[in-house]
Amino acid sequence: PFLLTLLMHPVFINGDYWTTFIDDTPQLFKMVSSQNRAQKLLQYLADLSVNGSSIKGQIGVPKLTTNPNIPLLHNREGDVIDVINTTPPSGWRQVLLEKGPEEFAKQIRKFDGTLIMDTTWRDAHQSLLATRVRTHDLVTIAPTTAHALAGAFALECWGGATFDVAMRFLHEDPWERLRKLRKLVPNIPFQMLLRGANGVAYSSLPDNAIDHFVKQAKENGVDIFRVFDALNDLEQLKVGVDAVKKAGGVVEATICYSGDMLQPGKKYNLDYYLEISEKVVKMGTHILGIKDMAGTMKPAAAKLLIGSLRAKYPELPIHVHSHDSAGTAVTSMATCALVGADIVDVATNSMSGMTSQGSINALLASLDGEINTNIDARHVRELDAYWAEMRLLYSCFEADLKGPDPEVYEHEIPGGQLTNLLFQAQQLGLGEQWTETKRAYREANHLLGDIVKVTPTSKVVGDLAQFMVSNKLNSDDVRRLANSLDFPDSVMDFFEGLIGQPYGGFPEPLRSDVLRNKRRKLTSRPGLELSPFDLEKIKEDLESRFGDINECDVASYNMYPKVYEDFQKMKERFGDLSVLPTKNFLAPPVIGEEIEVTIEKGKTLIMKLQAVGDLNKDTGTREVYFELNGELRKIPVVDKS
Ligand code: 3PY
Ligand code: ZN
Repeated sequence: PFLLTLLMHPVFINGDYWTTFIDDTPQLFKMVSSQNRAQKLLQYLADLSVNGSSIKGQIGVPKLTTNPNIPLLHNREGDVIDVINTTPPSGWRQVLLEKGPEEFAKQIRKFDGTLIMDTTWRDAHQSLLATRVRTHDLVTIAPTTAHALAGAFALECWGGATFDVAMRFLHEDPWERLRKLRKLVPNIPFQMLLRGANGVAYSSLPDNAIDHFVKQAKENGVDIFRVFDALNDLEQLKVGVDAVKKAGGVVEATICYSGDMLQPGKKYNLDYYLEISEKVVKMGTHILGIKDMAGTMKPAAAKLLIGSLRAKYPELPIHVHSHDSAGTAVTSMATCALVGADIVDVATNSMSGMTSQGSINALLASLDGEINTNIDARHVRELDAYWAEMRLLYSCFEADLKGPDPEVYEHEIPGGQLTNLLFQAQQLGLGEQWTETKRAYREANHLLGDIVKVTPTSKVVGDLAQFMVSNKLNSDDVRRLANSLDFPDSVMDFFEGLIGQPYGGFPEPLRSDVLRNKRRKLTSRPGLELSPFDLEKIKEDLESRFGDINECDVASYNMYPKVYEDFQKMKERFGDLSVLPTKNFLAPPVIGEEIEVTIEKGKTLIMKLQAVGDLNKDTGTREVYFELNGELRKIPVVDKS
């Protein structure tokens, strides 16, 4: 039909076309592009109809077969708030934009009460749903969130695993997510999780790549950067902190809390935290972060640690993060608030608990009457109705943890990894596999010298644990056979020093036995050995391969070259998949079902599956028949079964 329209155009009929034809008649070319996009989406749906979903980690199809409803927010008089057409109440972002990071931090500290950061858009779904929540579903609830959480310190919405997973498994652009959400939430600061010198990757990048990445993140919408290093290696941490300072963002330099500091003889005790906090504060930070990634900070430890830090740094805002793996997150966060923390992390009720953060309404109730949180508990409850449905939509990524795991004080597995390892153990179908994995994880941690465990060091411990389980090795075996075993790459990287220097040094003679003469022994941060990236050249190369490229693409490529290339290939094949509703992204279309997609303002596609044809034995393909805005389309698909 496009060719026909083109040929019927008066300019063509008169033989009167000239080189500015494209500029003068953009509607035709817009049409070809939207037809192209429609064709690509049909290709995706056709492929899904024949071969099912290929999203890694997906078991079955969503429990929810409709799109989730957007709940209504009510004001005090009981009237519905028009969240789309009313500007959301001004929030902490306005303070930041008007006053800058220094003054913003001062005002946060001055606030009479404790603010909350909502992690639903990042850590909660990273911890519960394998980071699979899509931009589509965040964008849908963003206007309501801007109203309901207007008083929050921040929304954590980016970084950590979201970056990698967006491109690798959801086939969408994390930068586009950030920009879309930013537009819809002008009033609440956005926070991202930055893995120090690793950026959002699993190992160090050259410093100029970190600077470049952070600059783009700031320009595209991130306000506050929680920067941590997985070994609390301050040299590694400083790379991220300096990058945020250069970009003009709010620095939240963060110390990872490891194990249960209340136990006698613990390596990471109060003295350790107080000493390291001095160095972090000296480095220069607007906010001091404490990150309890495994949820092992008991309320008494919270009281001791946060109380001590409060007394030591009366001027500095303190922000505490935790997970509910042991079931104590709400109590611990409430304790932090009571002893003077300025900000604590929580997640919306339906996305809280277990390996996620504590529930927002449970925290508000715990503090009610004592501490002002700047949040309307009713609005938050109303907002949560969306996530209750959303959780069903993503049910195919649930690890299905049934209750708290008090063993976390022993194995110390971080929240996100706990669900991941449980999921993997379930896949193997062995009941005892899970108990074995947890035991081996604990042993592996001790073998490695009792290290701080969070991405990427948690992967090192997890890989070693799985290596021990699958090769039936205990700690003594590993020590005895170390110079002849073929260790996982991550373990080799750790011992080489590619992930940084652990507190107290590497365990010897294990390090030498593992490395043998295969690897070096770094004694300083790995970034010092890396040559800067030639960013101009990378951009040119990407342009020549993929066409329209911007600085964000360069940053994506720098973090994950292969993942970025695959993402571009997927885009070439299927177009922008982020426009598809999630149930249609994950589940094959049902015959006769109307799938409505808006690909741009005023351009809506209605796609309806008509039939899936028989297998053509010669070509191995099937024809899939769709109706696209009333016209019949036939899409050939290779049947992979
Ligand atoms: C990440 O690095 O992705 C984390 O969530 C660490 O807690
Ligand atoms: Zn976390």
